[in-house]
Amino acid sequence: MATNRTFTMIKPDAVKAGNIGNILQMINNAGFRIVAMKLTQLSPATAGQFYAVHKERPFYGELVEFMSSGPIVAAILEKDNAVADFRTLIGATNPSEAAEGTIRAKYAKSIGENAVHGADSDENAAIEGSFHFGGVEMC
Ligand code: FUP
Repeated sequence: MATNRTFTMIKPDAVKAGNIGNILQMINNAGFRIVAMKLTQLSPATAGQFYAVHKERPFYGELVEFMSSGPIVAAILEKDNAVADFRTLIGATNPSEAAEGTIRAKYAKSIGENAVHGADSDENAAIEGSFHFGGVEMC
């Protein structure tokens, strides 16, 4: 059964471009409740740990460098069917394939600098959420 929480990051490209507010508004308008949220910057080591699942992929080095290149907003979001509904809201990984009106179609620059992260399963949402937040940081 789908749990009701997902994990997201507004990535360095979108933070630098001044799109935190626009993206949070889209998240809010889509009916997600913010359970936890912070502005933070990943070190290369923590970005590498977060994306360890992609370690063998050719883009891993660039991904780690990009994700540690500036501040991000990390958040846990709540809504019925949160993981799947959030993936729909953000659109395809490659913005040129992202459906019109999705966050990535509007704000992503490229497949690498793609504005937002969304957990891809309930299990990963829980792992990623607890990677960034302790229990006392959640409302
Ligand atoms: P997604 O779940 O949509 O974020 O996409 P993936 O888990 O497949 O990829 C994770 C991140 O790796 C993407 F957000 C961006 C980066 N990536 C690339 O830089 N190049 C690729 O070809 C695929 C992914």
